[in-house]
Amino acid sequence: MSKKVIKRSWAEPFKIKMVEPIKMTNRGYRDKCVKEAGHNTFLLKSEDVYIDLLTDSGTNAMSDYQWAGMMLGDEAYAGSKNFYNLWDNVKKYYGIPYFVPTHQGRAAEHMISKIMIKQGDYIPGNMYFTTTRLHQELAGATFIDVIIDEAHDPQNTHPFKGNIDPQKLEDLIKKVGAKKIPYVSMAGPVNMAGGQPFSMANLKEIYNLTKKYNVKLWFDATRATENAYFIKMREKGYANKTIAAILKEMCSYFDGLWVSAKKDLMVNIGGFLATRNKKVYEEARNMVVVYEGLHTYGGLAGRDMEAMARGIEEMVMFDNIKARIGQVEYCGKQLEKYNVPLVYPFGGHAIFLDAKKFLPHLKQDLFPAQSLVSEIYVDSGVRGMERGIVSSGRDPQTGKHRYPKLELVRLTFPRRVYTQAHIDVMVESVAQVFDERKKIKGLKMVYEPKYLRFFQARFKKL
Ligand code: PLI
Repeated sequence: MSKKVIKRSWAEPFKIKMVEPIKMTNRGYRDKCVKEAGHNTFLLKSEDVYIDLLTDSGTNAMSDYQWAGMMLGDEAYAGSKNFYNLWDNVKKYYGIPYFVPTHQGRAAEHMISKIMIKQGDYIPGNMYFTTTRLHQELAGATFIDVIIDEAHDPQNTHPFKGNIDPQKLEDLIKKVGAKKIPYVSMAGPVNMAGGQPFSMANLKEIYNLTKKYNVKLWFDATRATENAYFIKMREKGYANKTIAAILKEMCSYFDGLWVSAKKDLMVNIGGFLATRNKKVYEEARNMVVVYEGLHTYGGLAGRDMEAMARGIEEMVMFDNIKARIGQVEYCGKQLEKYNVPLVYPFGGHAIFLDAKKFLPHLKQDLFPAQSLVSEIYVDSGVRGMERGIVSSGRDPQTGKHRYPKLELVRLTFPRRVYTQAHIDVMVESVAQVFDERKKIKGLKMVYEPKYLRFFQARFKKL
C-alpha cells in the first residue's frame, strides 16, 4: 500500500433534491430597489435578492427526514404527539427536564425576562444580542457587558472570544449585590462579536463564580452546536468527544436556556425555553397561554414541532456542522486573498467585514457598515446585514447613539442552502466594492423606529 497522502477536497454531506430558482437582476434595477428600501437590506423584497446572506435564521433547507416528519403533524389543539417527541429530544440532547415551546427565540426571551427580572436589576452578559437585551431592558434591567476585552478587537485571534471575564463579573456582583442580579446571560457563540465561542474552562469558572454568590446562570443556546464544535476543535481534552456529548456537558452548567430553533435546529420557525426549576417552568407554562398559545404548541403547528424534534437529531451530526463551519472558513480564506478586512477568528455562522477598516474615511455617525452593506447589494444582489451603530441602538438612559467598538457587516450562511460557487460570486463582489471603497460617502438616517431600529430604519445617501 502506498503511504502517499491523497488530497480530498471538502464537500457537503448531502445532495440536492429540490431547487428554488432565483432572479438575476442588473445594477440599475438594484440601485432603484435599494433607494426604495431606504438603504436598509431588511426592507428589500426577497425576490430582488440574488444571494441572500441576511441571516441564517429560519432560512435553512430542511432534510428529507424533516420534511417527512412534517407529514406526521398531529394538529390537535392540546397534547399533540409532536410536542412529546420534541420534549423527549430536548431532554435527551440538552439534558434539561422542563420545556415550553414558543414560536421563536424572542418569545422565550420575553418570558424568561418577565419571570426573572425586577425593576432596577442588572443582567451581566457576554456582549449583547439585540432582542435579548431589549427584553431584559423592557423588564426593568440594565444590561452590563462582561465579555473579555479581546472580543471588542476584530484583529485579536483569541480562540474563545466569547468568554466572560470573571473579574468583570465578580466586580459587578460586589458593586450592585448578588440580589440585584437575577441571572447571568451567557450566549455561545456570541453573535455580535462575530460568532465567537466560549470555552468549557471559562464556562466552568463562571458556573463556580455564580454558585459562590448564588446567582443563576442562563444560556442563549441558539447556536450551541457551533460552540460545541469550536470546543471540540480548539480546547484540550475535547477532540475525541462527540458534539452531542459536548452540548450535554455545556448545558449541565446552566439553570436553564432559551433557543431560537430557526438556527441550529434547521427549521423555518420555532423556539423554546427549558429549565431545571419547576416554579419557573410553571410560570412560563402559564405565560405561554397568554402570549403564544397552549403550552403544548406555543404558537407552532404540530408539523413544525416534528421538524424541530428531527432537527435536534441532525444538528449534532459532526459532518453537518463541519460542513457548515467549513463553508464560513472557505469564504474567509477567499476574502483574505483580496486583503478585505475581516473579524478574526472566523465565526460559526457568518463572515464579518470590519467596516471601520474597510471605510476608514467614514466616521461612525455616517453609518459605515450600513453604507457598505447597501453598496454590496447594489454591486451584485448579495444581501448582508449591518451589525454596528445602527444595530446597537440608543442608550435608554441618555437617548444617545451607543458607539460600539465593532462596526461590522455580517454575511451569514443559511444551512445547506448555497454552494461554493455562490460564495465565490459573493467574494468577487465584496472584493470589487473594496477596490472602489473611496467612492462610498456614507448615509444619513431619515427614519428611526423606537425599538430594534435596524429592522426598519431608513437612510438617504449623502
Ligand atoms: O429571531 P428569534 O426571535 O427566533 O431569536 C432571537 C435570537 C436570540 N439569540 C440569538 C443569539 C440570536 O441570534 C437570535 C436571532 N438572531 C437572528 C434573527 C439573526 O439574524 O442573527
